[in-house]
This record gives sequence, C-alpha cells and structure tokens, in this order.
Amino acid sequence: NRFSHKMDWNSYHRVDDIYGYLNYLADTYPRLVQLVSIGSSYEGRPLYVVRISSSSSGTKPAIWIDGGIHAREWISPAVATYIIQQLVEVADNERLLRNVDWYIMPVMNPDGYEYTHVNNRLWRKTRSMTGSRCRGADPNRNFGYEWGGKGTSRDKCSEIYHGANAFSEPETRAVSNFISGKANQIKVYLTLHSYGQYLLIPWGYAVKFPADYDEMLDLAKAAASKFRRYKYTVGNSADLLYPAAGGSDDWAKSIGIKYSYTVELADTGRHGFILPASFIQPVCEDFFPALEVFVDKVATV
Ligand code: ING
Ligand code: ZN
Repeated sequence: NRFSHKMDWNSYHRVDDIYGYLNYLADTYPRLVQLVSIGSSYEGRPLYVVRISSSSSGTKPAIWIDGGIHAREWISPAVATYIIQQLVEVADNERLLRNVDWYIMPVMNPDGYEYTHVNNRLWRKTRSMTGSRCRGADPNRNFGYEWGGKGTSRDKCSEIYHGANAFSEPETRAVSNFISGKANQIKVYLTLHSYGQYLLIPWGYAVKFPADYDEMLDLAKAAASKFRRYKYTVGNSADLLYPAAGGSDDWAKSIGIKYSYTVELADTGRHGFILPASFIQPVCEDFFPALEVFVDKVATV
C-alpha cells in the first residue's frame, strides 16, 4: 500500500523506511509536500529533498535543513525526519508554514548511512571509490569554499579526506547545485550533525569571523535559549572545535546565505555517535521549538 509507512521516532530507521515515509507524505499531502529528487548517490540511491510549502504559487523566504551528511551520526536524520513530521502532520505548527517555505534533506549521504547499518557502525564518509583500497570522502570537507585547507587530508584513507576535488562527490554536488539555484530564496542553512551540543557559526576553515558575526551570534543565542533539556554552547566552529575547511556551512555562507549554522546535536560524549534510541524523542522535542526563532527572523529578513 503506497499510503502507509514504517516510520516512528522510537528507533533508528534504514533508508528504505525513511524514503517510504517521504513518499507517503508526498502522496498524502500533495498540496503541502513535494518530494524532489535532486540527484543520485554514488551507489545510485535517490537524493531526496522535501519541499514543504503552504502556497501553491510563488515563493516565500525559505529555511534549508539537512541531516545525515555524516553516516554514523544517526540522531541527525532522526531529528530531520521529526521536523518534517511536525511541520506536515501537526496542525498546531501551521504558523511555521505561514511565511516560510522549507527544504529538508534528511539523508544527504544515504550510501554511508546504509553502510553504518549493515557493515560498520562508525563509518563517516561517502562510499565512492577513490582508486585506493580506501573508499569515500568526507562530505563535510568536500564543499567548494577554501577546499583543501586546514583540518582536511589528501590521504584517501583519512576520515577527513577532502575528495579528489571540490564537489567530487555526487551527494555534495547535487546539494550545491540545488541550493545555488535557490540562493536568493534560502535565508537560513542548518546542517545537523552529532555530537557535542553546539550551535556552530562560520567560518570553519580558520578562526575568522564573518562581518555580520554578531547578528549570527544573536540569532544562535536566541535559538539556544529555547532548549530546555540539553544545553548547547554557541560560537565560532574553528574556535570552539577545530579549523576544518570545505564544510557545508562555510560554503552556504560564502554564497550569501546569511544565517548558516552547523548544529551538533546531543549528547556531549557519554554515548557519542552511538546514542541510544531512547534519546530520539527527547532530543527531537527539545530541538524543534528552536525553529520558531529562525522562522521569525526569516519572515522579516
Ligand atoms: N563535526 C563537524 C566536522 O565536520 C565542524 C564539525 C563543522 C567543524 C563545521 C568545522 C566546521 O568535523 C562533526 N561531528 O562532524
Ligand atoms: Zn558530522
């Protein structure tokens, strides 16, 4: 039955369940939800962006959210799909759709995500062949701004291998092509990672601060003030963590998306990447209300 699905937020789901849910939503709420395939992964899986918009004509300012750029960070696709569910299926959240369009890509790296379910739970990168015994590039070192700089590696076996060139991976290339075409509409870029409980502000390629850093910091602080259960630290990513070039948030910022952030979801390291499924609901419920802050900002930018 096309009009059913296996999704919930009590366990971590495989790509088939997640994509089945996205197709269910597009079938069930055709006036609200469009499923856009923006390309194919290295292994041939579709790369899905969910567009959620309450207007049939024209465009409103938009918020982009992606998850699953790093394969092992399972809480990230879980939160991204929860956000989709809340926006589409909970009437109380209608306000969040009134003045804003949403583009949500819950699994940016589906090949890696499947690999962590079947072969190696701690895989991080894509699954492309590199011409060596080691596969994959770090998609968060593969974006085309300051590509190949600090905190990246040209060693194909490294966890932070930057790839053969900027946007060498089909996954990052598809995302950059799609976002570039909507760079005037998209006002907020959020990319969901784990772990650490941080809201990270560019630049990541060096301890450098954008000219409008203070505005970015104010918005991040306002978002962080919404969290009740998990405390998030706000600041520049290179400063708080480490310099890392070729990140998606730096690239989004570089093309003019003013409010571009990396979110490091829970926890702070007790479980790390292997966050028990019992955390899914609390982390999702804690995070969702912060989106209101971005909506209110975008509706007026
Ligand atoms: N952390 C990010 C990483 O790609 C990051 C942190 C993001 C650093 C953006 C610099 C810029 O290393 C995880 N958990 O992947
Ligand atoms: Zn990550």
